[in-house]
Amino acid sequence: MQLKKFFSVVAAIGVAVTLAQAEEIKLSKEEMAKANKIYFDRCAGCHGMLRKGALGPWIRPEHHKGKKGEVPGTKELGTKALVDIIYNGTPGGMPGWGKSGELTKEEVELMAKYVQLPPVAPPEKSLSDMKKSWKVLVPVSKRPKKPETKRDWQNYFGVVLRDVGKIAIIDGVTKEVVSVVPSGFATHILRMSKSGRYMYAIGRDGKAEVIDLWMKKPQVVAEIRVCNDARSIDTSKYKGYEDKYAVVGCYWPPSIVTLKGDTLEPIQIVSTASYTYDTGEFTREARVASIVANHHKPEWVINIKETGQVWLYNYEDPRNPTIHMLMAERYLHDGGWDLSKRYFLVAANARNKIVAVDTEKGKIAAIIPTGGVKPHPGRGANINHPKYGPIWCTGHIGSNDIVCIGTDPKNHPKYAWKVVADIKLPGEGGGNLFIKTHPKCKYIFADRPVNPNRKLQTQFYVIDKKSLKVVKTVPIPKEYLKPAKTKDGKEVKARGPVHFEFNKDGTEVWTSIWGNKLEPTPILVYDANTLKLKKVIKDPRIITPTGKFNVYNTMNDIY
Ligand code: DHE
Repeated sequence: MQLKKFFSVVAAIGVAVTLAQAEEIKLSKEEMAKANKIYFDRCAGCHGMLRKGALGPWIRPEHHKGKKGEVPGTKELGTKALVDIIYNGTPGGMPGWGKSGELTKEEVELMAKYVQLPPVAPPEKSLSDMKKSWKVLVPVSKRPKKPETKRDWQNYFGVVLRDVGKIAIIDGVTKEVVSVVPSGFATHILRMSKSGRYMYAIGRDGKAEVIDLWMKKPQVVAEIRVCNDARSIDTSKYKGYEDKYAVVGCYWPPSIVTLKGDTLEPIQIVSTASYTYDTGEFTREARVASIVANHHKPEWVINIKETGQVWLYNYEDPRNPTIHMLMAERYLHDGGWDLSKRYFLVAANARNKIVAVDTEKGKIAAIIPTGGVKPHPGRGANINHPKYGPIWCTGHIGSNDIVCIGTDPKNHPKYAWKVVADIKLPGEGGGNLFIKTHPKCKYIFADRPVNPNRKLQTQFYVIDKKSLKVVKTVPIPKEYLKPAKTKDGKEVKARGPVHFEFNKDGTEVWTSIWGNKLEPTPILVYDANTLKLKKVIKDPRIITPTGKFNVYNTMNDIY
């Protein structure tokens, strides 16, 4: 949450920020254990394991004077104000945990008290700790030798069912739900092995699963909890290493964990705690953000958020990895390949910049200010533009800009690493999370699920790849946005559409309604050219569908 907004919320609820109000907080052993679990599962992702803030603000008991200004300590805010914030959320993006029914009133109160106590030491995890949770559910010898299904399994979609910790596998041709498998808590993303046979999932609780798509009914064949908090996973994609290794990037303990690709047996753990690239300050909580597998070298591009370093991690000898560190910018978050797959473009969201990594030369090619606020590319969208040549585009959470950057220094040097277009989404309030395209589609699609305006939040935006203009806004039919009811009878609205994915041949684009745990919400399939709603996938098991990953497009990094 932006500090300004945070303060306005605090002011709006009439909190006198004074230490004199400080109440004595005491929690029993059981309450502490419960609050710790809720905190490390739900809150640490935005506020940090040590509660020093990241995407969300600082929430430690003491007052904080940081570079961005002053933040009141939680002790100064007091229980009443904290209950209000935790229950109702804030306009800056903090979810209303009570309002949505995710936490009970008692749990909200417990958390309001807990955050006024000093932070507890977050849990550590060793290789042998990890091994305790490691399970090979179907041994490699018992797995199919060839696909058991007649379906086009490379056109399956893996859909994250975020709040129920499950993954739906949907046939991209028939739109049937082929399988729903369990995964970690608040599953985050899916990635595919080079062959596409294996689908990997990572939960926010650091639990990784591998699903075998060759099975008639795909199922989890191995799982392991490698850390307590994670967001990224990928696999080895270089020739000779296809499907051989998987890698998990952890938020806590901040580390990189290499696993065997088919069984998830842990091989190596490397801490990412290090020094900030610019001021050289030691940062224990140096979290691993995006990871991408290089198709041209046996390495992963691993982005370390707080230190602003990009690590080119060579996995040829995974017990003895070599790491080439590049000093980039802060806070590195999400990103994707350019059209040639030589450059990886990653958001440095605290500095409103994009870092272009030249993976062929092992150098930073450029660091480009976007002109927008909080770039959030997802994986971005590539265009081969008639004037600018290959360009890559990103949206922003904090402003209305979809910005495109030239990525071809060889043939289009005039435009390389420059913003060539700034496409404005209509209205106010930013709130874009994902954009997506396919080489065969003439449009880029953009969502806006965190825009505070209901109308803007519940439509999506279609950008013409040639004119680089928004040519259409598509409202979601009201029948798919009906509110759900909490136990105490309150109505909770589903957010609008979130995230897009294309089918294998690029003729359809899928989006999903970001609902809440109370009720299922649909996946909407649009014709990618006529923009007609072709199919609505509804299923009682499809609850909180967020990220959608087509097997073929994900294994080949098509976007
Ligand atoms: Fe994500 C990608 C981190 C919240 C859906 N998200 C990423 C990546 C990171 C990240 C580091 C890049 C992974 C990679 O490519 O290897 N996400 C975080 C957070 O820290 C954050 C802000 C807060 C949190 O508590 O987790 C967060 N993310 C969300 C959501 O709330 C989203 C919208 C819904 C959900 O299911 O969790 C969400 N994030 C996604 C998706 C991608 C992603 C769908 C992959 C995009 C793609 O097209 O590949």
